[in-house]
Amino acid sequence: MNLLVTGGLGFIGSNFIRLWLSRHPDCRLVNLDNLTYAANPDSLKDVQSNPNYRFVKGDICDDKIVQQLMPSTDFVVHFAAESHVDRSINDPYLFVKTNVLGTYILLKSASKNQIKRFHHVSTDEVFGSIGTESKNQFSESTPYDPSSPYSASKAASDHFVRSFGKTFGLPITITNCSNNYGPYQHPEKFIPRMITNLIDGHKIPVYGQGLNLRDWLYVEDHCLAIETVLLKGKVGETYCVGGLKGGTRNIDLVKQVLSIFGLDDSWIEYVADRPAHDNYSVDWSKIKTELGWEPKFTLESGLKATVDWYRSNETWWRLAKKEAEEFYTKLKALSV
Ligand code: NAD
Ligand code: TDX
Repeated sequence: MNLLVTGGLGFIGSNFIRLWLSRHPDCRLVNLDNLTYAANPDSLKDVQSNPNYRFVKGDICDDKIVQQLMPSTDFVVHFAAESHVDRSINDPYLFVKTNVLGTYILLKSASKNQIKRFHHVSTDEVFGSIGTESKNQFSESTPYDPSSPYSASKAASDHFVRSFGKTFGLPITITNCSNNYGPYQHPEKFIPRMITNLIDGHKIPVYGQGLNLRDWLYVEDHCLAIETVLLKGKVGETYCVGGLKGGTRNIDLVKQVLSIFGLDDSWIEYVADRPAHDNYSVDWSKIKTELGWEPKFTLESGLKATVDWYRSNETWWRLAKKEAEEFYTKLKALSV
């Protein structure tokens, strides 16, 4: 089987490629990534010499390069996206281009070449907000109600993917997953930002009062969910994916990270809230009942593994950390 993975030098894509190549030594895999600020070639240093792996530097919006790669593809696993909500609030244009137009260009070529499966990696953010009660959860039947330019662009891409399934018979599947964390995540995102701040002796910036809910899933569990859907999922279906704990308030997560470092609440700094700040929690009973997937990592075990990884891999994150904090400083200046 030949896979075309898009965005494989980002956080989840790089974890997926490592996992897939180790579990499917009979498959060939091409990684198409145009190396935005979010990519890090070092994330896949260990697989570069694998004869079944090939990296192609290119943009999913580039019709020509996509047309070159698609004829030898059986499965597309589509991760490539602009993925950071705060950046989408600052400048939505790239989110429309990459997440909507880029997905369309892949779909058009996949359809023309009659590939066997187009798997779209999407997010729970398309559903909007569950309110403040963690007992409310998103499921596959929740209506779309995106709040940020990021989630609106992902919602649009989901609709295009489904429309290509219905109109052109493209064999599609979609996963809508909750917040991931783990090794190789860009330090602009909350968990690595917290960990790298503490390593540097800086406080943790908490938006608003820290009361928003997120449903955390260790990245390896997400990659295994995608593998499960590729191998056992029903064409045309959507599967919601989430963590063992359901919604966790940001402030409770912060306290858990602080306790791993042996630090107290004086390391918290409350800062201005994000506009349209949602709450998320996911009901993943469909993928469990129908395909047998469930998470292996608890939040406790996943957080410990993640802190250990960032402590041992400073050279991987140091430059990205500098750039991320420059972005946040610029954002703060714009908001005053
Ligand atoms: P990321 O930002 O870490 O990585 C994105 C990757 O895509 C980068 O390597 C980047 O260079 C590449 N890319 C961006 N634009 C491209 C383009 N035009 N052409 C080719 N490559 C391009 O993202 P991530 O956190 O790994 O997320 C991957 C996917 O999973 C996204 O589609 C995201 O919406 C979805 N998702 C993420 C999470 C999460 O918590 N991170 C949760 C659910 C779903
Ligand atoms: O410094 C911070 N302080 C803070 O309180 C940052 C960066 C975030 N937060 C809060 C905002 C959110 O409630 O933490 C929570 C998590 O924020 P992010 O890491 O920015 O993730 P989120 O906006 O929830 O989106 C993530 O999960 C869903 C990914 O970035 C998306 O790509 C994915 O679709």
